[in-house]
Amino acid sequence: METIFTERHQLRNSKTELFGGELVEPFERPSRAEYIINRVHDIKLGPVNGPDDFGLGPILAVHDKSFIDFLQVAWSDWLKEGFKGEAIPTVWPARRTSTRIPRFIEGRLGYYALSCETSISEGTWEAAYASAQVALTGAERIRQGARSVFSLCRPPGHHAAIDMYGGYCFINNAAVAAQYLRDNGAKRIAILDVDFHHGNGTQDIFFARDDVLFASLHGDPMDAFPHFLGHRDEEGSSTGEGFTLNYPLPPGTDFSTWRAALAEALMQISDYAPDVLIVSLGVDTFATDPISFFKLCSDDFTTYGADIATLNLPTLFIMEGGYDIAEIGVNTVNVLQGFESNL
Ligand code: Q9C
Ligand code: ZN
Repeated sequence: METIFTERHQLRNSKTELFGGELVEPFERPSRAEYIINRVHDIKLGPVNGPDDFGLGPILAVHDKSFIDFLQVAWSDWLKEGFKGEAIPTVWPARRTSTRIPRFIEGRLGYYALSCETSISEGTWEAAYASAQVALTGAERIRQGARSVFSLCRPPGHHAAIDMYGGYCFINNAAVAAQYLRDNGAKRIAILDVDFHHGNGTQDIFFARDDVLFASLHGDPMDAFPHFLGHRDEEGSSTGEGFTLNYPLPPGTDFSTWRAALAEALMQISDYAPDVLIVSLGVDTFATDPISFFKLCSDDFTTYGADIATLNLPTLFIMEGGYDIAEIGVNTVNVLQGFESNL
């Protein structure tokens, strides 16, 4: 399997995350990608290549232009105000308030943020842009006939909605890839999101559509981030009804329960008969992940990679979360190896 990767991910290197009332070193840090690429090399998964540049067009096909404009200037506008720390919103359009877009940077941060653990800092936009190009390059390989590709995206993307960033995500890499494939000949795309967290951004982008099926296994939003989306009864709207599938699972969920939910999702995807499968691949389902509550072991990742291969579809893996950094390389590449062993 080919891996698409660029060192430009290192430009996303914020120093602060608001966690438990303290500013801590972010869980989503550059070493994550380095552990993964090292494992890809160690086990000789296949060639590793840099991304091509598809420009802003495919990004603007899923995100609002005003949001993308904001991401590009947020850090410099923040600096112009003379603030000392990284850019963190402090105020939101909450219930019964206006949704007019403010002029001052603090107001704009709040308008476009869905949460505030994700500080914006120098290089954030450049890394997010490069990450989207990594996803697009994977999509293009699939369009050209590859059976599977691993887009080693960082920063991740599945929490980024049409006009919101947060949950460590800025551009929704999986959604950008799906839309690119739709715009280049594919009729139906399925996105399977196995990250521990609900892919609220991906759901938001495709909620009213029947040409992109979204299925997500995740920690029940009653207990887990992003808290305000991902319930079972969210099934899509208008022509999209029935094309969003949520499998919220409780704290302590082990692999046998998780795998049963996966089997259900795989059955639905198989019935949908997509041209391409995109896997939003987060390995924060691991038992010792510091911010999650599922109980998967390293071997389980191999097992479910093989399960996904039973669909026998061209498959684009897009990296999302995973914060037990010492094991992130093994767990991620186990999924890819399990998949390949079952082709
Ligand atoms: N108490 C991804 O995995 N905060 N994003 C969690 C836990 C945000 C995760 C707080 C987690 C975002 C791509
Ligand atoms: Zn996650």
